Amino acid sequence: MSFLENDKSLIDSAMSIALSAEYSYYDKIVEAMRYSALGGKRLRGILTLEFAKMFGCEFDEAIPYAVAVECIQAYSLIHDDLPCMDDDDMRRGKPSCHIAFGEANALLAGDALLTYAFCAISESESAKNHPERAIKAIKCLSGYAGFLGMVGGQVLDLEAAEKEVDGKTLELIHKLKTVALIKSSVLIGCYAAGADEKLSSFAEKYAEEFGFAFQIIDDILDFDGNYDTCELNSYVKVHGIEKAREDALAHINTANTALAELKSKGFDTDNFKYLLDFLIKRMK
Ligand code: GRG
Repeated sequence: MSFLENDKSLIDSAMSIALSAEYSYYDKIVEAMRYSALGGKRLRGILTLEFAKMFGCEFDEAIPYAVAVECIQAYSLIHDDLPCMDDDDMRRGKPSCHIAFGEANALLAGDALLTYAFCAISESESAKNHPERAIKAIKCLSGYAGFLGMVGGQVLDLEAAEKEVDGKTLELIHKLKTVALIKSSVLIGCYAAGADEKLSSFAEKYAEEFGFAFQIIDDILDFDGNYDTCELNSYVKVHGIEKAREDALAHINTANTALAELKSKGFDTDNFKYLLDFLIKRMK
């Protein structure tokens, strides 16, 4: 089994155990949470686990951190799909949460996943053994997920969907909307392991570049060859398909440079290189 499959299956089972209904009166909301949260590639959770592992943390201790980040990912997708946001009927190959459970339940399922994320970390063994690590992770995740991060990015993104945007504005949107959560996924993996600031800063650089490449490639995958119907806030619309490909590869190269720093300090960075190659393969 590849590390991707192994990590994904660990995250999937931990999420399934964490999101279970003990009391019948809220069965419905747990069903909606499970419907949306048990799926996806788990890239962010995998980044958390792998950075934690590289810096010496056992998977058992790191899992709640990965669960937290995947709960936030699931919440953001549920809310993003709502009619008042992107208004998408399909997500992860099936009807979106609000189509399957109604708008009110989808809103609440998203809220419940967001709040549970912080519960997952604060009630973990790691929080008992190393409270300072858990607090650092909660601070990081709540900051990057909130108004200075993902939520702020969503506000700008909604505005950008209505009018033409320049490259600088689009970069800021990506930084907040997409890169922020990917960066916090990596950083909380480092914090779970108690990695020092210098090492975490190389990981952070990798995450930033990975995040930009990820979003540009997502926009490339959404492009159907027609600029007229392409969304105004798409990287391909703003820069053209050729530059989008070039810039994605440039971010991947810079991410590889950050990995080289870690490798030179004796760390095994093969899995992180593999994840960058995975992004390149997605683009083709
Ligand atoms: C706070 C309402 C609210 C939204 C937050 C991040 C975000 C803003 C919305 C998510 C919508 C979106 C398409 C964001 C761009 C990042 C992105 C491409 C997410 C999809 O990530 P994948 O492909 O999804 O990793 P899976 O399903 O594999 O987890």
